[in-house]
Amino acid sequence: MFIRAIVRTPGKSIVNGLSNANLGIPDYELALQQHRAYIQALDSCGLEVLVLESNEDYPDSTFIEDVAVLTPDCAVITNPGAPSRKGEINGLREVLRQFYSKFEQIQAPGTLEGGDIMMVNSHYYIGLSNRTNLEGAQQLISILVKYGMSASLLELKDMLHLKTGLAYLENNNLLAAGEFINHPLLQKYHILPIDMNESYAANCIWVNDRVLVPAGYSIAKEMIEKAGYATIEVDVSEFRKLDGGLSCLSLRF
Ligand code: CIR
Repeated sequence: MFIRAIVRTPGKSIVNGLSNANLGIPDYELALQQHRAYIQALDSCGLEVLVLESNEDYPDSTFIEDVAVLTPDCAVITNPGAPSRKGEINGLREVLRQFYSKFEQIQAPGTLEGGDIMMVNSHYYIGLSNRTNLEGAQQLISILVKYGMSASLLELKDMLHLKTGLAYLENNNLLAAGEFINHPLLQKYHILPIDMNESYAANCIWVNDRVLVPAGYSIAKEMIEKAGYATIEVDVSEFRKLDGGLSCLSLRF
């Protein structure tokens, strides 16, 4: 069960966020509206949501998942691999102090972004990507092992982040897209394969037995419902324009 979430309100500078999506520039007002609906969805799943104010200095800072890995025992502050995102960690420790007493930090030359980390109970899958390097992954493994947790590595080919293509829905159910559907390391899970034409819908989030699904992906939604979950559709079209989605918009713990 998750009790809390932390989100960061998008700033006007979101129009300058990093993107490879070729879907145009996000509409700031619509992004704000969608962000409010996202908060409401988390709230309806029983989470207490801490809403941080926007930070105009960092266009991608609404994708707060990338700056920390929150485990039950410690908070790990990351070192984002994207140069323009490194400063997003400033002030985060102070915010997290009300919830955590133990802190760890990924140090350069290690880089790591939270979107590359998928938690399955006390095991963590770490995606090696353009944002998370081996040094960063090894630092995280050492930290997790120190606290009695475990981890394994997965190399990414096409995806931005590990959770661009994977979402663990608890109860052994794993939503997977593209390169992950037949990945040998993942075959012990019950794979729910995302249709080729709906690959964006792999970025869903499980929140206390409900699953938040991006609006407009009916095949994925139906498959998740057939697997036994109640779904909540949330429109995140403006965040998709920056390669971001449901998981990226919050830290859940
Ligand atoms: C970036 O490229 O860093 C942002 N535009 C999108 C980050 C998405 N975050 C995530 O998948 N965890």
